[in-house]
Amino acid sequence: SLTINKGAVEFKNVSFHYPESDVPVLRNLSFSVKPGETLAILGSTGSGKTSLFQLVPRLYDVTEGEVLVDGKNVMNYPIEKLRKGIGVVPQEAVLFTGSITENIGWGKEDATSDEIISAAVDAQIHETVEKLPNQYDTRVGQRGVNLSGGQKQRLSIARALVRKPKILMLDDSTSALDLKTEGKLLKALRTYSCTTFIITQKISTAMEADHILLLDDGAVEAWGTHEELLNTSPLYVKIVQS
Ligand code: TTP
Ligand code: MG
Repeated sequence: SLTINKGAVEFKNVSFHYPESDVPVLRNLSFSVKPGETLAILGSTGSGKTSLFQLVPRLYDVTEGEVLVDGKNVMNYPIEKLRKGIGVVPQEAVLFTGSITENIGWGKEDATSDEIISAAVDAQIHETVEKLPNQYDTRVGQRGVNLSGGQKQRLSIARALVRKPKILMLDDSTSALDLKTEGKLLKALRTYSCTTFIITQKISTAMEADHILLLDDGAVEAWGTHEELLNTSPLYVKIVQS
């Protein structure tokens, strides 16, 4: 039956409003991303970046238009198969009460210890874990050790990586990382060859992407590479200069 094979993503005339309101938060979005490409999404607060993310694993369904994965409407996938192929790292990292291993392996209970460590290495959190009192057995969450915002973000990224997703979606998940650590992380992500959506506030991150989508009030303000946007989008130039 239908599973995600390659990770191509296409939005076709997508509009969206939340069920409890009729105010559109996304308006007529069309773009496509090839398997393995990276798309950086920029836009001011409330411009609809998180809302856009939610439509791919069907946390919400579009109100108009279509989201296609590998050329097929996401509505046609069994939802478990669809979600299995997509790693979503939410804007607020969520830790569960339990060990580091349990937190990384959450949702993939058959993950081996090697797979857990390898995901942690790539997410740039392994060295931190090694320094904890009981390393991977250290308890986090309630009555556990305290972790910084950036450490929680990286654990949450490791949780997505251990599933080897075809599509990886990072919602501002590197905001608390210094540039050097973020650089190492982005380099490690490339070895996964997954299609990557990355919401970011940093131009340095956007510059590395194959495409940049600049959202403004739920609509596409600009689409292209860093160089293209410098020439076509006054709003992008303003962000770069700020
Ligand atoms: P978001 O999609 O949350 O905007 P954003 O992710 O670009 O903003 P930020 O940089 O701050 O993370 O919001 C777009 C609009 O949708 C906004 O008016 C709030 C609304 N909204 C809801 O009504 N319900 C929701 O669950 C979410 C996520 C957003
Ligand atoms: Mg958001």
